[in-house]
Amino acid sequence: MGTTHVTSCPLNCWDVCGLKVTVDGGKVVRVDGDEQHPITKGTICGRGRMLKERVNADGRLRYPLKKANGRFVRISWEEALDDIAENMQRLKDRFGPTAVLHSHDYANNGLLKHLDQRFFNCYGGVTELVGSLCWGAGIEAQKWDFGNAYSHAPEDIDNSRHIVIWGRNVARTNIHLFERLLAAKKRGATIVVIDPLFGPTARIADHYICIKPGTDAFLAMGVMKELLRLGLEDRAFIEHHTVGFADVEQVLQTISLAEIEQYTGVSRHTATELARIYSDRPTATYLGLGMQRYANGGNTIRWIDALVAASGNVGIPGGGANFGNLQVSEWFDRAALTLPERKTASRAWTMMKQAEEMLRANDPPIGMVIVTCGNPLAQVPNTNLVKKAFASAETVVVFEQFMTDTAAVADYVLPVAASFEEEDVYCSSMYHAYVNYGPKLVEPPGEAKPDLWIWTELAKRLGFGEAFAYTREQFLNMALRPLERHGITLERLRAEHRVLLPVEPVPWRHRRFQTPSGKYEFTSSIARQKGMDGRLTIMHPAESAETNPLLAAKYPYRLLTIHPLRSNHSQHYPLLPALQTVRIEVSADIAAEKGLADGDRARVYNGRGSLVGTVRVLERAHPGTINIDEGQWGAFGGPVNVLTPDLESDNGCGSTLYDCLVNIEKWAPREEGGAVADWQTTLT
Ligand SMILES: Nc1nc2c(c(=O)[nH]1)N[C@H]1C(S)=C(S)[C@@H](COP(=O)(O)OP(=O)(O)OC[C@H]3O[C@@H](n4cnc5c(=O)[nH]c(N)nc54)[C@H](O)[C@@H]3O)O[C@H]1N2
Ligand SMILES: Nc1nc2c(c(=O)[nH]1)N[C@H]1C(S)=C(S)[C@@H](COP(=O)(O)OP(=O)(O)OC[C@H]3O[C@@H](n4cnc5c(=O)[nH]c(N)nc54)[C@H](O)[C@@H]3O)O[C@H]1N2
Ligand code: SF4
Ligand SMILES: [Mo]
Repeated sequence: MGTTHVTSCPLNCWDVCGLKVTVDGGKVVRVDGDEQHPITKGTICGRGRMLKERVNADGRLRYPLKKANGRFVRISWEEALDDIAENMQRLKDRFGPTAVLHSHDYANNGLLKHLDQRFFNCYGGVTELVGSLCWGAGIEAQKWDFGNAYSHAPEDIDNSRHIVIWGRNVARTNIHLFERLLAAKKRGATIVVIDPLFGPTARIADHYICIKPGTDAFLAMGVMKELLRLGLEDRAFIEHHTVGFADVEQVLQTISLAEIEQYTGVSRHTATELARIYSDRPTATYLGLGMQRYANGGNTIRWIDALVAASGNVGIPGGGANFGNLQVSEWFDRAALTLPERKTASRAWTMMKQAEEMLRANDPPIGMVIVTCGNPLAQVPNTNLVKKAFASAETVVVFEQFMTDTAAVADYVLPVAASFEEEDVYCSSMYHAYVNYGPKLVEPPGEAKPDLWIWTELAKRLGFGEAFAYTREQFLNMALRPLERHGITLERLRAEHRVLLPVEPVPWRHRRFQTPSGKYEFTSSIARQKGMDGRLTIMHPAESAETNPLLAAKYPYRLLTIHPLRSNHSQHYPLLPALQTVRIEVSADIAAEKGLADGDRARVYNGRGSLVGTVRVLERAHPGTINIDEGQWGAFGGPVNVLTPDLESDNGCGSTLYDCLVNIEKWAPREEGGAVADWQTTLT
């Protein structure tokens, strides 16, 4: 029963699926895939399907809340908005606008989610977060190498003879690439998976390379060495379209295959095989985001790019160093939406350092934090410091759909609309280049309002209401204006549900790179302009026996905190009781060493924090590796970020979430039934 509408999945994900949502009696009653979507073709994942449960959940926030004497009480929107606006005005008058911090992430792919910046720019400019927990190092790396981070169109994989999945958890995080991998395998393409963890993607691979976390650059160096030794490099490409290769050759001479074997745990025979695969073009490389969340992450991506380039796989159908696809975001008029010229003051901190900076800030101090589209108390590294920083802020305002760990520490919680409750246009620069239209299908529950309504109301109170005196339709048209000349309009999107953006399906086909030299840069002049060396280098993770032997002696195991299968970050944990427990996955050697078996309770700890959970032994993980999926809520024993470091990566203000050493011990709770005590995270 009910009526079915075509829309988009709004979640921050590679795939941006087309959805079919059935509404009955004003409620979402079914979420399916849209078979007509050219990329996602009707297949969706559980996270998309669970959007029905998410929008209808009892746990949805329905009313504005204010904390009084440590407890939330319901207040009216009038009171909430007046309080917040008055507070903002007072802070601005006394300290200037940068006394307000905007803490955010990108939990929703809607174009109009960028209007938060319009609000803050019109206010005069706040303390903003720059960089990215997600992909900062890799994007910057590709900007240095190619001048930009562009990927091949999804269907171009049909041209690949070999496909290397390098640190991307395709079967879990990018399901439509997984479908294409299965098809490629069927037609005889070779699939190589390079990952410290053996999972469903590795299961379908012809070659699985179990690498030590954080050492991929060394493997790329080994493959390059073998490529050169065997004379398999693409000399014509190197000579005509690149600069800096002599620097690469020089570094390669300083490291031996024996050292590379030792660092990576990968045999030299494998490096030779990979050199042959890379030279048997076209070979496509799909880079994941995991391996650049290290202190050497930018250098890692640059070495892999260099291998792809030296082997002649750049700019050819079926090739490419596919990471992000910024061709997508470039199409929208972000400035028209965000009005950067209205900013009169600015202060920028990196996402990683938001807590440390908040605690240190005195010129001006942070008087108010406004959190949108993010759950920093679960998702930002070094949670104990983040908690401390948020506790230090005079006023915390959180725009949320659920009472998350972050909302729980707020002074004001403003209930916002969720999927299908507002009109927007969705796309992402991660995988394909379709933009999907998303109509408003149902009303938000209770008094929940779209983020845009809140910005508009606050803007009126702060004297720049005129900047928000536009309809959604007008805002969407503003963002889409550069596409008009290609016949892509809101009207067309509404009629056709999704439209392909005009992007190059085989980037760098013309060998004109966006670097200052116009060539592929093995040695980066952009880096040099920024005062850095720009050469590829030899670099270990920050938390490793090579860099910090004392730390490694105390905390000998490497902790990965990869993305969960059934949740998008922290968003699905409250909906699925089966997810509400901490699972500690340990490699077989750790289990043997510590006497751990499936089902045992264990405690993982380092100098930043500790976490208790249930053990699962991974038979094929790289020795010395532990994984705990990210996103867990505090109430269910998380978040794992109590353990992770807030150091920045070597470039692009990226994160080092996986550059993390820990120790583990069997855990026997002192009091039986002490589950709640187990969940407490402590500073050790
Ligand atoms: N199910 C699900 N899907 C998602 C998301 C989600 O939360 N849940 N989130 C979405 C978002 S925002 C993003 S950014 C993407 C991320 O998509 P992915 O990049 O696929 O996911 P990650 O979990 O970041 O890690 C990818 C892989 O990197 C491996 N890895 C870790 N360290 C290393 C290393 O040093 N070397 C190598 N070679 N591999 C390493 C991990 O074992 C893991 O298999 O996923 C998107 N899709
Ligand atoms: N340890 C570890 N930490 C990680 C990662 C990891 O791999 N390991 N991955 C990192 C990566 S790649 C990413 S992208 C980040 C993601 O970090 P976040 O974006 O912070 O995580 P989410 O849980 O997706 O979403 C945060 C909140 O946004 C809310 N939300 C959703 N839609 C809207 C909306 O329209 N408006 C408002 N106001 N709120 C909304 C949700 O209810 C949710 O509580 O996490 C990073 N943190
Ligand atoms: S979460 Fe990703 S794969 Fe799942 S339905 Fe949404 S866009 Fe598709
Ligand atoms: Mo991400």
